[in-house]
Amino acid sequence: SKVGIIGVPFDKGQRKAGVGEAPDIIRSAGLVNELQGLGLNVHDYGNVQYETASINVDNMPNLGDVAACTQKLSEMVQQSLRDGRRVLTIGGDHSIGIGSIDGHVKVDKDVAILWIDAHADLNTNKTSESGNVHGMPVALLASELADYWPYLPGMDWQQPIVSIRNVGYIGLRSVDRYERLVIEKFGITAFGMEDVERFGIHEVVNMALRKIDPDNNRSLHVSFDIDSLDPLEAPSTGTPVRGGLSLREGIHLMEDLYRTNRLNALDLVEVNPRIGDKKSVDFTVEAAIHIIQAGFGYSRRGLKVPEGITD
Ligand code: DIR
Ligand code: MN
Ligand code: MN
Ligand code: MN
Repeated sequence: SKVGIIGVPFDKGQRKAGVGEAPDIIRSAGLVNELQGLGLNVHDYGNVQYETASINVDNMPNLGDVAACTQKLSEMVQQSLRDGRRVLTIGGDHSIGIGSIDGHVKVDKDVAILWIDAHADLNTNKTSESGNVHGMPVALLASELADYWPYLPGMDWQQPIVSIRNVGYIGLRSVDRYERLVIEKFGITAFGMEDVERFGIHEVVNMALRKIDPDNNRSLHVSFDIDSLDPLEAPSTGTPVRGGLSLREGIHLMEDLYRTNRLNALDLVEVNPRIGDKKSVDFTVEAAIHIIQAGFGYSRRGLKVPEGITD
């Protein structure tokens, strides 16, 4: 089967330099080789390039960059899916989820999204205390929340076409007041760390899928924020929160989703190679690669011998 890789060296959805360097660092850690080792036909579409425009909207200082970059990313994701390639999008900060999900939905229409994150990324420019767009992508994508936004110049290409009923969170443990209000008001499928403790990751994944993909027929999109993992396992990230998923839980979740045969897009975001010492960075990059591999068919039971080679 075929996979497309898209790098998004974008860091303007938050304030810490470095997260834009992750795509090339994850590539040079051997990503393409690892995926080819799974028997995949891999094409690297390279990094998103965009021209910036300046846009003035309250409490969204870099909206011009976000708008331009995510529009280009959406087009590249559509290209990859139309080429018959499942997409791996490597960020960059989580604002790029706007573009990758928009691209997926423009090709597949019926998409269910798993947002794996310590945070809900559900702020609007009015509720955000940080002004960081990486804390807003889910609210920008959700049709039910369209009325909570002012007109956003530069974003006309992106209609909020995802129903919030098709979004499920796993890993939450740092949710802002207004985000909690929205989750409760709309009954959003949200499994926090206490649910992972209570039910175990296997059951949490199944419960999330039953809610957002009840007929087992949607194209699945995983937007994986590396800060969903515990900082002991993935320290090099901009907004770490203690008490997160173990790498094992992250891998288990990805293995389960791979087995649906409908995991068509994976975002891996918020690795910041300028945070922490070399050991922390290597460790975080390694964790990211384990997550990616599990999402594309690596099995801890070992791989199968290709047909026709045994006997
Ligand atoms: C916070 C932090 N809720 C904000 N969000 C982060 O800035 O809106 N998302 N770090 O990954
Ligand atoms: Mn996030
Ligand atoms: Mn996060
Ligand atoms: Mn399982």
